[in-house]
Amino acid sequence: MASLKETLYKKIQEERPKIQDLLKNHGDVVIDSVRVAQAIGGMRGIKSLVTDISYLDPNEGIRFRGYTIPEVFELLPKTGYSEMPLVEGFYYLLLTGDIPTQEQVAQTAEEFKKRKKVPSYVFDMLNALPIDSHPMTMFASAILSLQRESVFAKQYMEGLKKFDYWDPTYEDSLNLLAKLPEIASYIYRLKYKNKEYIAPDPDLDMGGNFAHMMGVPKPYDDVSRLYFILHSDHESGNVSAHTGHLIASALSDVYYAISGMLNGLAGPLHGLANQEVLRWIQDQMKKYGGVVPSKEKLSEDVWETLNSGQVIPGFGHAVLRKTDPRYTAQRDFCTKHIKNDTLFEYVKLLYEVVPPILEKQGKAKNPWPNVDAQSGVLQWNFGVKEYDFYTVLFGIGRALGVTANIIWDRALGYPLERPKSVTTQMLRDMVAAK
Ligand code: CMX
Repeated sequence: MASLKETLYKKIQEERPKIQDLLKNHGDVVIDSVRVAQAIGGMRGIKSLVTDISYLDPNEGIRFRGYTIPEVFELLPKTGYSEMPLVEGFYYLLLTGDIPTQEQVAQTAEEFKKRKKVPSYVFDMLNALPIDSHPMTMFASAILSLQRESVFAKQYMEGLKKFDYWDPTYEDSLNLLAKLPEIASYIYRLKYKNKEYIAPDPDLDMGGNFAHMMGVPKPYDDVSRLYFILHSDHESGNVSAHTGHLIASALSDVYYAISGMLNGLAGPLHGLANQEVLRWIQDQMKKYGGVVPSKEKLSEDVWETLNSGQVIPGFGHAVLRKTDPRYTAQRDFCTKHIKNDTLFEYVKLLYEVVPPILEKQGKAKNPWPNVDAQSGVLQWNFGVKEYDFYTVLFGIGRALGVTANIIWDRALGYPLERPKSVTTQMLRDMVAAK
């Protein structure tokens, strides 16, 4: 049976001439034109990134390699011991576009297991940081400290042909991904569990081992698999994916790129929103003595937050124009496993209350919940209550998608990213000339 790397290389050889043909024979075809509002407004909607790993349709939500979220969970082989498919099998799908067989999942899981040992200097570095450092600072620093392990950086210095860049990038990606669960769980137990660490179990898959090292009982292994898969990729323009792509386009290695993308994910308008959702809900719940308020009272709270100039975390999206299917997938899991929980009831009520209010306010282009509106509840209910840790979990997932993209960027020879800026006077001149 061909290994993941051999299968990937076959795909790369098939795809390279297609990109060359597009560039050489159709490079002048205009696909979009940029408006002043897009240039000033964060490049919204400008079609200037290419990826086959995932595509975000505004009205349907994300497709990974062409598959919707329900299709991914339906089609990926199950293990017999978990409700959710293995993250390693999902990574096979992201890299190759193929749904793996049971054997291919097992083979990929073995690849991850071989690479998971974290060097001790990473733990020393984490121990040296102030204990009140944000877990995302710790996570990004730990990954950056591993940069000296980069196979790509070493081979590049020795002289590497452009079309071979993908190979050491693949090695770096798997080496790093395999270590993320132990690094993240170490940070968790360092910060919140009196430094009582739990050694990894060599027999467990990525999600199972993560739950084990976190010290959180079942079904947290499935929560982790679900969470990592759902947060893996959201096409290439979001802050974390774009940052990873941008850094890697300078041929910085995967360690630099993933550490950097985590810093973007740590912003409250992006990944940190999951911690903000829970903070916001719990502040409100305190006010009501831990019970779910009436719809009317909750509406007043939502208006109060909006009128004070803050956003309602977990709602809205730069691209999506419907309820995020990642929200729905987590909610379905919660519905199945959680009974009579105040926090979950609160989140369900928010789904009824917030969208009509945002519509009435008329600012947000998308009034519906995004992934972050539900992810905190999932973590809280299944045992992880320290919500400033939640973005780290998002980061483990996002690293899957960003590394898959970087491997393919290198395989297809994508160049340094370098958009052009103009001055505001130039903009005014262009507008006057029209
Ligand atoms: N609550 C209040 N106002 C909101 C809003 C929300 N949830 N979502 C958007 N708006 C406002 C924007 O702040 C903006 O106001 P101004 O014109 O005063 O600046 C206006 O509506 C238009 O924004 P938009 O075009 O609809 O949305 P953007 O593409 O600018 O921003 C996002 C998208 C996600 C940052 C925004 O919806 C938001 O701040 N949501 C809350 C934070 C959040 O949940 N982030 C997580 C997103 C998912 C992820 O990446 O992890």
